[in-house]
Amino acid sequence: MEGYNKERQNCDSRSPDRINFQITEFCRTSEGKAIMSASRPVSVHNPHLDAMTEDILYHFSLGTGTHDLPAMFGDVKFVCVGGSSTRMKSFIEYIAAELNMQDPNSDYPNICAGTDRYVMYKVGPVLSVSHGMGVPSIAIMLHELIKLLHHARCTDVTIMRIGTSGGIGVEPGTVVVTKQALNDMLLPKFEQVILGQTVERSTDLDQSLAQELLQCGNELKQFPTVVGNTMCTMDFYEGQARLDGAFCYYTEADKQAYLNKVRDAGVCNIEMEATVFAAMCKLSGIRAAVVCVTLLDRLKGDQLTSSHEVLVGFQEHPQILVGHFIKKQLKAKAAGN
Ligand code: R2B
Ligand code: URA
Repeated sequence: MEGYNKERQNCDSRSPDRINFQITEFCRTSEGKAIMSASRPVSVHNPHLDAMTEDILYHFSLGTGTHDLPAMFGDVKFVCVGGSSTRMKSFIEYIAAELNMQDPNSDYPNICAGTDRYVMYKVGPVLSVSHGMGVPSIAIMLHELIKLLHHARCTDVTIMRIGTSGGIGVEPGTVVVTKQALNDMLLPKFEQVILGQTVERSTDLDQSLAQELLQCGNELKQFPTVVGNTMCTMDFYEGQARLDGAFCYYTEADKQAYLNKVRDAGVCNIEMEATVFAAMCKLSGIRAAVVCVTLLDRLKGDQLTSSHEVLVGFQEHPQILVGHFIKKQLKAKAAGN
């Protein structure tokens, strides 16, 4: 914020669920006029949490009674999540080097070392968390991550899923930034059964964040980057119209007809977490994006035939893009913008 002189005001962000925006900063223009700017908390919507003396985040092996979450995580501004634990470790090493925040005396300890469900690493304002494969696995992780960020009183958090996917009509290695997350019926909603009833949730993502990420891809010019719709499925094989699973009761023509319909809905890639990720981040008021590399073009085949080295190289593309974005954001903040 050029020309503005910020004075932080103490604020209580412990119960932000009822108010979505809090006034946390008074800013002064260069002429001395006081203005206020809003900061965005991480919201939970659960009155039962208030009645609990302690909240155990079981799958992280963390808790409010055992860990000082505001001290451990209060400064987090960027959360990157991805399926594989190895990839999320290599991401933290990458971002530490990019931000010049390497610690020669430490090998980035796994904050969730007390469990083998998920891994979590932190460098400065960046948190890297694994989520496993599929909707149930990422949903469990997100419940606990959102509560963690809430308990830690984090504000203005951006969360990005950096993952892999199957492309639709795009060159393998292309990064797809999701415009709209669609379910396997090509609808922009996430459906969950709660108390025996199907509940529908919106899968809208932050469009300005998607455009900023596209801009980063254009600046980098290292790999193709596009904004397009992402279809999220409940399975890698039959759910994604593959012909190479253990079971398949449809023809190649059926498969092609379905994938053509998917392409006609503006879908550029298929993966397995985008809908619930978008829905849960929207409910908690976190700015969110899905940034996935395509490993193959599903209009041309089903099997991942590229070499291990090529696939590992492709998986670095979302990390490079998101790393560039984080660096840009931190630079702008340091410059007062
Ligand atoms: C992409 O890749 C995984 C399946 O191989 C799944 O987690 C996803 O969304
Ligand atoms: N991940 C998926 O979900 N599908 C693919 O085809 C590749 C990666």
